[in-house]
Amino acid sequence: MGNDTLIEQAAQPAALPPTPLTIEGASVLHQMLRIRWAAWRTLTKERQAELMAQAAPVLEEIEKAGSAVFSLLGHKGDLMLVHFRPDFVQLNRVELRLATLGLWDYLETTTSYLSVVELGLYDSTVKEWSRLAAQGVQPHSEEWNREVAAILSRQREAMASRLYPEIPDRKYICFYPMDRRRGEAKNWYQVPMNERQRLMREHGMVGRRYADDVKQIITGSIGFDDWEWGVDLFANDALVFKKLIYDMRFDEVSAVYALFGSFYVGVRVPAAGLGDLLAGRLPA
Ligand code: FEC
Repeated sequence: MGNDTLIEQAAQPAALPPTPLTIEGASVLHQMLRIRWAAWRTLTKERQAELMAQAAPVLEEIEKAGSAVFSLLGHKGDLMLVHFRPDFVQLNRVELRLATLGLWDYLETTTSYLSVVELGLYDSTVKEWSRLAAQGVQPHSEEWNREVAAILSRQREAMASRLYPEIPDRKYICFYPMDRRRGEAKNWYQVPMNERQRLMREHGMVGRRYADDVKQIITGSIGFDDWEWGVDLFANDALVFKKLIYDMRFDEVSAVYALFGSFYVGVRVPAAGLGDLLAGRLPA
């Protein structure tokens, strides 16, 4: 390669990075559990009460620290425990704490899902990167990295309550993992940034129509679990899940690029009500 070509290349602005800015918050673990009914039934009432008495304070303590219990409908499990914690170490502590309970011998994990609360910042990404490009700041240069760190820090501060949310106090949960398509003909990861921004904006507009009825928490799981995102929806009317998700199927970003894993729908149960569930009653 001649010197002229090298000089020409150095003068070209580097392509803007394709990855949108995101900010991350709480670490989240979903545990889907099956009750080993046959084994549980062989225990005497006294032994069952003993195991519940040992588990109850631990369950109530973890509930206060950001966990919730849901009674699942269908064959995919009987219970879903959802834990929101500041980091993976604390999530792992909860997991280990639960595993040491005698009650755990009667619960079997059918699957689990690990992710972190993620807020995607397409609008800020497009706006801030055009500003930086207009100022001649080269992507990934020291100045670029400093500016990006400052943008992220401002956003984290502004969105702190959404990054570390409480588990919404609604009657029902609907959780499922999903991917954006990476097919030969349709590949989300090759769509230009501005187009993805447009599609995500449309997605947000559809979602906003349901903002009063559904609380949504998006968690990112690239590098952590088998799908790219986890979607948690919380509502007092379970029918709203069907209506929202049906509406979104026609939204271009879902119609063309969304792939879904298994859906888990559950009813919120206070941790203190687990004894009722194990006695075959949904607590009031
Ligand atoms: O590329 C990405 O960043 C993808 C992350 C992502 C996925 C996703 C999937 C679903 N959402 C659903 C419901 C809502 C509701 C609102 C809403 C808004 C947003 C916004 C972003 C966003 N969603 Fe999303 N969603 C993802 C990301 N979504 C970014 C914009 C505002 C915000 O940050 O909240 C409206 C919330 C409100 O205004 O109160 C409701 C549902 C799905 C899964 C079904 C589907 O995609 O078809 C439902 C992945």
